[in-house]
Amino acid sequence: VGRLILILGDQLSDDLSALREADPARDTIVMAEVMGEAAYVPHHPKKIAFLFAAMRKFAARLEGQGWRVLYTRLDDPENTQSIPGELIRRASETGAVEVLATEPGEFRLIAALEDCPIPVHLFPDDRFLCSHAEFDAWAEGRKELRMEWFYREMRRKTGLLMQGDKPEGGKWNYDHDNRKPAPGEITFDGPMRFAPDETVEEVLALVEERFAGNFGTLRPFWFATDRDGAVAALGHFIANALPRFGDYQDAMLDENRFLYHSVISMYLNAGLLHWREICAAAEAAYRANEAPLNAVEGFIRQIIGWREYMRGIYFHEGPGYTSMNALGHDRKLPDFYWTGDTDMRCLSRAIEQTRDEAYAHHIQRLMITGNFALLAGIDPHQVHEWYLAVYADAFEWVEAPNVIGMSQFADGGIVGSKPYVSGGNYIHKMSDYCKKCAYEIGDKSGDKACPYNYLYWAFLYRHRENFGRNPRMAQMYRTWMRMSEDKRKATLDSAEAFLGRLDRGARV
Ligand code: FAD
Ligand code: DLZ
Repeated sequence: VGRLILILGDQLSDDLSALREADPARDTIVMAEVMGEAAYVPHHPKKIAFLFAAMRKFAARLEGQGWRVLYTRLDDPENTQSIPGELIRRASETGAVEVLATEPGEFRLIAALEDCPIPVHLFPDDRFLCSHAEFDAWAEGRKELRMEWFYREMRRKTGLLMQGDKPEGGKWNYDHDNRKPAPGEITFDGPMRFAPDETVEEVLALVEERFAGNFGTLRPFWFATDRDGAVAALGHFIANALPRFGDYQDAMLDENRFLYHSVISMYLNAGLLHWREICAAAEAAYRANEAPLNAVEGFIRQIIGWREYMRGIYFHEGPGYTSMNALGHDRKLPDFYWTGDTDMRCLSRAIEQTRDEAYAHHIQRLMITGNFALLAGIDPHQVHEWYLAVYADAFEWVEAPNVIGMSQFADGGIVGSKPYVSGGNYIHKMSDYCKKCAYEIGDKSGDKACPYNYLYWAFLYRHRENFGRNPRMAQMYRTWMRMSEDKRKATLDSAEAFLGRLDRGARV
């Protein structure tokens, strides 16, 4: 009897473990567009359209390779609208009694497959460099799970940018060179854009009809939706932006949404690209003297370091991770996260571009939207659900450790040794947002002052029991204590007044 081979929307890779186990002569591939996946958070329409179009094209590609594929479209009348439901339906159609699948990237879906009345055999998702067992072994007995140590292991394991057992250039990490503020002129004209073809147009019409109420602009839709397009987008980045990726990695510009970022995370996370080919292309550019070491090391670190580390943390910490709230934050996510309607220029611009592109680069996610949510004491679970919904690259295995851990410190320090918080000065230094802002970056308190300025100190004050003894934060607390009592009071009063306005739903 043949078996069903389940392929999910973020498993669009030829070399998928479940496919390797399958036999095209007797097995049937099942792929399904279902509301169960399309609506567990209100995903950005561009994200849904990207995944549906890429799924349809991947199904056609598999058929072309001789596989039998049963593909369910969202509006098929028979669609049960859940992954287990589709497996049961397809099993009764084909007579299959078991399912082979590659482990999903979310505990919710793993549990749903484990509860499915048909036995589902899960195979490891070996499209990643580090297996769960390897990460657990690395984590075992360590007091702190710091990314930098993990990353060095991955460098040794892959041999990327290595000279024997020594790191290329003598240092493991060139981040020190990668903190330049935004340059006046950006020479990269952004990610490669793809005109919608017939498949994409069909999906756009469907998404327009079914997800019209979701946050996010569907058109113009410019993502690649197949492997060839994703490979071309990668090549475009390597040739045109990688050389400056490092220098301006942390920069932000009011009028430029992408700077020198690769904008490949959605392709990589959906399975259209593989970490190995991306890192090999970056390393080759370095070896050919086409990109400097600080750029290439920084880029490779994001992929074999941060990305693999985040996945390791998610699976190491288990399903309870997304409910963590170490700082006890409980404020409602402000409505402006869904509208961009705020006088804080940096926030309105980061949210506007998120709405338009389903994309914001790392430092916007961390130091604008994430920093604000943390300073304002927003419920981390609501923050988590927002990030999971609005970015085209967001899947829980990577989004949750970035949000709950790195950005909101809700895991109490598993990912970071201190919270990523800053006042407005950091944003001012790294961007040009403040020039167009209704608030005054130079003012520390009062109605006109940049809210990041006083919220920052109010956050530190509120959590002095938590962080007062953290040696990495001692300097900040010393600075606070050196301020006059009047100044401290004015700062805390401004924060209280601002948060009061936020709670009342007033425009801020
Ligand atoms: P580049 O800046 O060009 O970096 C290259 C690649 O490195 C990325 O494509 C990505 O695959 C990888 N990478 C870089 N940083 C990280 C990181 N911290 N974790 C994992 N991979 C990383 N990334 C996601 O893929 N999905 C998410 O849902 C996601 N949510 C985030 C939420 C917050 C609060 C923060 C601070 C970061 C989040 N990131 C997430 C990480 C990072 O912001 C994105 O990977 C990056 O912005 C994607 O854009 P890019 O492809 O242009 O990346
Ligand atoms: C994100 C997503 C969406 C929007 N829709 C589907 C879908 O209809 N069918 C599907 O197989 N996968 C979809 N996905 C991706 C899954 O949610 C993803 O596989 C899990 O969250 C695990 O990472």
